[in-house]
Amino acid sequence: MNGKRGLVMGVANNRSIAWGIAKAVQAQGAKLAFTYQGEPLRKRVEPLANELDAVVVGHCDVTDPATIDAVFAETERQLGGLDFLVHAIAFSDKSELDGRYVDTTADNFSKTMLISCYSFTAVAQRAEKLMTNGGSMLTLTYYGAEKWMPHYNVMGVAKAALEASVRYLAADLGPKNIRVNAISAGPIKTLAASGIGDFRYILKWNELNAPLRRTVTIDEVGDTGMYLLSDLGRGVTGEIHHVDAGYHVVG
Ligand code: 0WD
Repeated sequence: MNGKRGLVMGVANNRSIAWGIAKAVQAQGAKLAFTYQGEPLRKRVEPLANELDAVVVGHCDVTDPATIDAVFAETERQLGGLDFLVHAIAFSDKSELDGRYVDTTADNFSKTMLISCYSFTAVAQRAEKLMTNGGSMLTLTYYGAEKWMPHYNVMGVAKAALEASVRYLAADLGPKNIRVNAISAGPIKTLAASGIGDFRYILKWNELNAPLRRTVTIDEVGDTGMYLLSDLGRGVTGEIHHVDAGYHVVG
């Protein structure tokens, strides 16, 4: 990854999947820029960025397009362009990550789709302009997009749309040698995951039933991310790559 420049969106703390990916690509020589969402997260993200000699390009709330434009302008100013992008962002009201999907409100449906699905397309639009020598974009999804999972509800619907958008973006951007892929990660205890009902049960269930008889770590997701973001993955686009200890073959 020597000489490659990447923007990482979605680091909340050192348990974030985005952090696992950032560590893996930086270890191979990549230069990184981080965004943060809101002041409280700035204090968490800045020291992490320092650890990886990364720059912090500002606050980005993907529901506010002006903040997306601002962090991309700052990325261009500080890095001069982009070779890869990591999108590790999702949100839904906690009250609807429990109980039944059928009770989803229109308000939370829209919010979940905007933050967890459309935001990838929104950042891809900006990143395309900075990827003048081709590039690689990566987002994070979950098995709840493919199959019903307890409590995942509207997030499963948003992830299904996100996976479809990976395919459409891959087709649109492929002629510019920009690849677009997703990692479908197995359950990992992060801040976002703590909002999902009975998450500990889901972790245990995966541990007992996945072919490898365990769950995965952010470092394992990070290493796969490194492959997809680097030239090792140069023939791969439009792919949903499972990093889930094999759970998807049995679940
Ligand atoms: O089991 C898991 N943890 C899995 C997570 C399994 C499979 C996939 N994923 C996905 C998530 O759905 C998400 O897309 O991985 C991605 C990263 O999630 P994470 O690492 O599990 O969670 P976390 O460390 O909380 O990072 C997600 C971050 C937010 O953190 P909080 O917890 O503060 O919501 O997404 C960001 C924020 O930093 N985020 C936003 N960023 C910009 N604008 C917004 C927003 N509106 N909302 C959330």
